Amino acid sequence: MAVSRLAKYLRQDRLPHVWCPGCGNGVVMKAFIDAVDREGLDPDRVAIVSGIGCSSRVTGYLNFSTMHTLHGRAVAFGTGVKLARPEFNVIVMGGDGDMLAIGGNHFVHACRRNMDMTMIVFNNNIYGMTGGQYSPTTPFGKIASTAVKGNVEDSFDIVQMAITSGATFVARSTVYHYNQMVRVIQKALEHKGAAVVEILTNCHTYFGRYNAMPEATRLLEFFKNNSVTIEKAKKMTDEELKDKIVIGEFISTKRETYLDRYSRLIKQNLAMSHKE
Ligand SMILES: Cc1ncc(C[n+]2csc(CCOP(=O)(O)OP(=O)(O)O)c2C)c(N)n1
Ligand code: SF4
Repeated sequence: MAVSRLAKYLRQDRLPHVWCPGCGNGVVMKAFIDAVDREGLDPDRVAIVSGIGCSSRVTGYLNFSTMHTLHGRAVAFGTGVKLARPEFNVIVMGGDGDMLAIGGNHFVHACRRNMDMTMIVFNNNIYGMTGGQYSPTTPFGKIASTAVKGNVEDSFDIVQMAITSGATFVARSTVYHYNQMVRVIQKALEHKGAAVVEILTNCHTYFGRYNAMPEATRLLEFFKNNSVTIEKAKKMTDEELKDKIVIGEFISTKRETYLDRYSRLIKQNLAMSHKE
């Protein structure tokens, strides 16, 4: 049997994976290795950090330098890795719960600092691993195991949150839009500064089953039928955009990173101490 060119990026001894058949996590993982391959990154200079959750299990399967850390603390660990080893391309991956609920504080501050790393949020609108509790991205009115009559809260818009917090590259995709997903991950990997990629992915086992879309394909159809590109969205009214998923690259700007400023400070201090 022909072994895929991309197989080297996976820890074969860890397979099969733990995800439910059809879970979008595997699609995002494949898109990521496709992006790394197309960018020609040196795997020995790629560090991937995750927290805890179904999506956070990616670090077990990806054959790079990886850290599977604590729930909600992946961004903090990733920050540490980047400061200690600036030559590494640091990627933080995790679920909407991990990155925006318990880890929300770390997320906004990494964006504010323009920490030079890529943050990939696997947004399945729910806590998958622990049984389908609602998360900060569960849409208003949707069912979760802790919102059996429908969620009464409004959800975070991850893209707007990242932009407002100071991230300098922000994009959104879905597991249905595979090629676009690979492209935006590539751009995030190339970007110097805080890069956020939100990917809408299917947890049909919980979110889908509770909300009348119990098969993986139903959620993929949902992503297909309800996504609009930024260009198209610009020509639509607020009413037309209601409940739509706007996909594409929202922002790509340049700003000094935390590391730029920190290393300048170190150099200045060293120069001063030599003079003394
Ligand atoms: C400090 C702490 N609190 C709570 C948990 C339980 N816990 C594990 S994963 C998880 C949520 C997972 O949801 P998400 O991050 O969205 O990832 P998904 O499983 O949906 O991919 C929770 C609450 C934990 N492991 N540690
Ligand atoms: S519970 Fe949901 S997120 Fe977790 S592996 Fe199954 S489908 Fe994926």
